[in-house]
Amino acid sequence: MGILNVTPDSFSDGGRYDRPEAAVARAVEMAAEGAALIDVGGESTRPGAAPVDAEEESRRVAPVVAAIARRLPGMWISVDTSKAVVARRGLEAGARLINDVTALRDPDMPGVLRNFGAPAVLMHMQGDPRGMQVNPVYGDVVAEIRAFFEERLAFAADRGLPRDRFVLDPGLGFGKTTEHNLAILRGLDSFKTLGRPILVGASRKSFVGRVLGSEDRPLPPSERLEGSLAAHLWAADRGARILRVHDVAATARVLRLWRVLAG
Ligand code: HH2
Repeated sequence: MGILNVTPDSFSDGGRYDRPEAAVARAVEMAAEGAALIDVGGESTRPGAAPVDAEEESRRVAPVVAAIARRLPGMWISVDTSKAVVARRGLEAGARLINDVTALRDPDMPGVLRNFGAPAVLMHMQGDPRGMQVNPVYGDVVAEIRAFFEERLAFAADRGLPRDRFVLDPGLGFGKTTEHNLAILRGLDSFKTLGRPILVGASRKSFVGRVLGSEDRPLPPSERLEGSLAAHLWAADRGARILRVHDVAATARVLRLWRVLAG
């Protein structure tokens, strides 16, 4: 899954693809590099990011989705949004998957998914982007995320959305310390028994910079490629089916070699 942030303020690529032509060119490039899915996002979820209203977010996302769908027919396009209105506009424009980092918190989201018969990613987040990195606390982070997935899948089923519509994502960096993120990666196996595909997004995240630098002086996002590749290779080897990445070409090469070895 190649990341396409059509935002002015995303943490590592903000402002680079906020013109539709630049966004489509990047989508075409990621497709050539091996992306099977393009994830279009119009609101940054980095810690402390300012919220964007649904109109502005739709205005950023829908034309880009439509242009990519025209340019790359058959490509899976997802919309990274927690708002039902934006999801609907994205699906109308040609998206086929909703990447909901709030896992159906918007009460209108289940209805939109039902109307379009669309699958969705349910991501775990403790708190909300404004305050999530202020002292996140868990007893057993892996067990709590697993319970959260069970609860969200049951909630969705009650609203007429069967389990097999969903991909599950433990949400690295969303209300988690470095140790929490590492524990999730170490415990990834334990999500397998939920019987749904697992998505992992470690790309350029701050825990990668903290492990390779230090807690106080993390490596900057521009120096997190190798660490991101290591985290994603680890995740793939433990069964993750979708990797959400900025660096598609490098990740695709790593996975190609891994597949040859894994057979
Ligand atoms: N991470 C980010 C955004 N959306 N969606 C899923 N399912 N999983 C993730 O780990 C995830 C996500 C944050 O990364 P990025 O898009 O690079 O930055 P920003 O939120 O600042 O746009």
